[in-house]
Amino acid sequence: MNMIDLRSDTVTQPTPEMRAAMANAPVGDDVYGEDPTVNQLQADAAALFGKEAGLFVASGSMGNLTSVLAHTRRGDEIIIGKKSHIFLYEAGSAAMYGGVQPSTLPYVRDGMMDIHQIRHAIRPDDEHDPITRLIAIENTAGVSGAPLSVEYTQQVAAVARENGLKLHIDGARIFNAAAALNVSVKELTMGADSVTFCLSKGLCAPVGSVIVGSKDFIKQAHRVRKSLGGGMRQAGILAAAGLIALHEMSKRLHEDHVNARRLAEGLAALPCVDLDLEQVKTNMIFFRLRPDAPMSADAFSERMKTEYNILIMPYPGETGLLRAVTHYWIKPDDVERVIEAARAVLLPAPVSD
Ligand code: TLP
Repeated sequence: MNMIDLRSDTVTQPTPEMRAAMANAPVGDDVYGEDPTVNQLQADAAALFGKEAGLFVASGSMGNLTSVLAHTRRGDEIIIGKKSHIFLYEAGSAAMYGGVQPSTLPYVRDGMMDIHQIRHAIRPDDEHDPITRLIAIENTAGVSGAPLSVEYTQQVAAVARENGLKLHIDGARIFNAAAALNVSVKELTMGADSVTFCLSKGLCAPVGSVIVGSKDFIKQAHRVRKSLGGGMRQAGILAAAGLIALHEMSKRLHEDHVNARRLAEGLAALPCVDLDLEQVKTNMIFFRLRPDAPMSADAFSERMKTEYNILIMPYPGETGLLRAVTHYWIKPDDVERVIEAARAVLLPAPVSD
């Protein structure tokens, strides 16, 4: 029984085409700016997002940290979601390395902070206050997988602009958002001063993310990346897979969304599963087991693993919440197998006499 790994789209293996491209990639010393494959990836990413320049970094976390450090000074404040990846899951790096203080806001809906609350959180020009420098939003939102719309992003960008702030988008899964909304990433990120997107999630590359922004911003980000030890020399080996991720894998994400919906529908039909189908908008499914379910979420996850070789993650920090994420290596047959397994675990066949 092959393993079905739904813990995250970060578990994706590179495709055979990626492995071939990596083996044959022309490379050079990227710290000297001489790696042609890295240079191509950066230029292509910038063009696709309608920004002036790009920078290849090791991970999404590094892209976010590099962007925050490039936008801010020690003692500054950034406005971010209380459940954002930057605030929750990046080891407090903005505070640790940048001395940057988060001002967190709740999500009113689908990973969106309220526009009035954002305005209200901006500090006055007063020596008692830290300086608000940056707003960061996340698309898709990690809490639900929901895409943030062009309109919402424009509204946040306008608030930033009107107040002399910068806007960063943690676009780890921005291509999922673009696919779900049927818009280009360029349109979706217009008005943002920086965007980090990941090549190594649903796009299947083994390593890497790219930051895009203005030439001046990327120049500063380049310096920050060096200071973080992120000058990677012959990184074209990695960027070669990134080019396939960017140009080809980004075009098929709707398949993962279709699979997620089918999986969600199958799970939601089980009597002890609490799953809001309205919330399933891209490749992520969140659900809970009802109090009348025969087991806890942890026990469910464990039995799916040991009895059916299916990995579904109890979501960290949210007791009882389970997350399943579809990706390139999850095919429609796998989805059916997961639904059948969940049914068998949650609804054991009645014992006959
Ligand atoms: N998210 C991971 C875990 O860390 C939770 C996952 O499995 O979803 N931004 C967002 C919105 C993310 O979801 C992640 C990874 C990152 C940034 C960080 O990317 P990496 O793992 O490349 O540092």
